[in-house]
Amino acid sequence: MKKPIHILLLFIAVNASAQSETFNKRTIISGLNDAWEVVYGPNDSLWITENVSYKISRISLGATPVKTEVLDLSANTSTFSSGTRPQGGLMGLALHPNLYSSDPIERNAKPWVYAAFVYDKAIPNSTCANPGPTCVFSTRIVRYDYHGTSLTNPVIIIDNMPGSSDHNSGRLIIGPTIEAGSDAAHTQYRLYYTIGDMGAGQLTNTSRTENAQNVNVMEGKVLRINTEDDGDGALDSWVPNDNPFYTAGSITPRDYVYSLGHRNAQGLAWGTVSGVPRLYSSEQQDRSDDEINIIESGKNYGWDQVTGYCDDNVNGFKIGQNTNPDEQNFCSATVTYKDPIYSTWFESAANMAALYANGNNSQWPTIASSSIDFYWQNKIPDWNESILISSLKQDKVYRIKPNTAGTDVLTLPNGMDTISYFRGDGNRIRRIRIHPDGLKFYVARDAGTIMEYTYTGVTLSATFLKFEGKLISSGVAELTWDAVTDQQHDYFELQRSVDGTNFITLGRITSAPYKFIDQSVQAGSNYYRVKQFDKDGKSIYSKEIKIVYDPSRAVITTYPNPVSDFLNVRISAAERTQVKTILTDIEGKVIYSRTGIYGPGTSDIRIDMQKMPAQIYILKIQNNNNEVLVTQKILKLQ
Ligand SMILES: [Ca+2]
Ligand SMILES: [Ca+2]
Ligand SMILES: [Ca+2]
Repeated sequence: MKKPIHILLLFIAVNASAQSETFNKRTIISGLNDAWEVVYGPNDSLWITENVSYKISRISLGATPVKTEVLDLSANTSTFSSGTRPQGGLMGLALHPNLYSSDPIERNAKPWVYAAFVYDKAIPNSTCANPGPTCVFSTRIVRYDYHGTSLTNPVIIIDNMPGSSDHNSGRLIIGPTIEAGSDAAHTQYRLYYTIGDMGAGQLTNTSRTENAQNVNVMEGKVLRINTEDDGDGALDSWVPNDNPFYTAGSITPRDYVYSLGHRNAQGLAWGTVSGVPRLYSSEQQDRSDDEINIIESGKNYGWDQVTGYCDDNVNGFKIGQNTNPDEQNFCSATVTYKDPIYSTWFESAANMAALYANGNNSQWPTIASSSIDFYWQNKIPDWNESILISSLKQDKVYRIKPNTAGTDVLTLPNGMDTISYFRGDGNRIRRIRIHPDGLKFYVARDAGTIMEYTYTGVTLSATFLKFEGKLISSGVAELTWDAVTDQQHDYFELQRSVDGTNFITLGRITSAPYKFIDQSVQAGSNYYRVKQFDKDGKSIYSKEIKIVYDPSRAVITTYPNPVSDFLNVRISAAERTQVKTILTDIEGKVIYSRTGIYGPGTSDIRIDMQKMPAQIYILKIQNNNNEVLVTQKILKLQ
């Protein structure tokens, strides 16, 4: 447990911690109604949701940003076009990682965009009596297809989630790696979604039940959801079977739950600190104790039994619907309880009565954190592995640096644990989003603007631009990366771990193109990362990638491509495997089909394409479970 520090810290931190780094700034768009989510998209774009007008748009960046609407969801607001509105409304947005691929086959295989929005109100167009149950809304998450113009083909992933005039939370992100499951269909990227406590116990929701501690209700939770149908049928198609409260059989709200005990977590971002990937979140609390948490499967984050650290500072004061909290008693009785790693800011027990007597919320020691993003680019001195936190109550974005252990934050160059940025341009900052170049920062404000701040100071020596890996034959993986380096750069090491924690160095790479062949991929999970060394011994890590290797599954390679006469398909399998090879034209007409049994070892199929017209073909290879092992575009030359 972290010991409370006197409230004076608040005033020191707020007044004496502004940035020393220099930035240029410009407004890239204004007149939004209002920007809620800002996602960095393919082809140097921003994708945004407008939470009042219910529009999803793409903004191309560059010298003259251009906004293009891709979806109008305003028909969903008919039941609250007047009267009390939901908080948020159109909220989270996430783009499937395939959309960022340069390969059109990969993009078109999973061209998915996910959005979370409130779509219904129980008593249409009512004002909400205080107290009363009339401000009950419903929320859904929908998946769309994107092929370059608009969002089409809606598929509802979760319907009829709770909604409210308060504390919907609504942040929606996709994990950074493909997450392992029991088979190919259950091995996929996963969505993480924050759903708040609906404002239970305050304002128009004074009489609403507080459900953050009730695992059977989807309120006050982080949910974990499939990005694609896992084949289990009905609702279970969208539920990961390894969720902590999952039980086979009929699906109920608890099956979606990843963590519980949350009040209003509007910030969610994956970040890797010293090689350990973690899911960080920011969470608004009540009078004090706004939190930064590390979200883990099955953990309980305390609300409405604990707020901030488990330090008894609110004992005797109402939090949520709990009129008699006893923080340390709850924490010692709850083995899954997890403290925040940081609080912005807290109040001592001795001063709590004065705080509760103060009805002016602008004077409460809270920042109303609205979003977070993780800085991994190592461009700005000291910034690598920082978290940026946007704040509704202050005209600021805060920077903190989580420690390696994931238990606290480090002291920054100003001698404090925060530094604030991007001040002086307006209050109610809704979203902070970092450009992958590590130099540009996007700040959305409720006034309807998105501003771009570009760092103009000295930059550091190396930045990873990408890191990718794939199996190229049985037990052999190819790892490639790009990096920008300067004269301080010395060399790279490629490292592998089978447990995600203990890494071994496989080799040292000194010159571009940066590539390493791992000849001894282990059965099961293989985590890879690149460590970059400067000449003075300082080092940084790339992001981590995971390759799951099942020796019983065949590995396919094809060559050459483009092809002018014969296409070679090499099948590498540790055991006898039935493989179906299909070649179609771009319309799907089958040109060639062959089923054979191959392995153990390496076998070659030779497809004679000499007489086939010069055009694009699609090669698809499936095993006898109809799992697609390869989908590849083949270009036939004259
Ligand atoms: Ca399932
Ligand atoms: Ca908490
Ligand atoms: Ca506390």
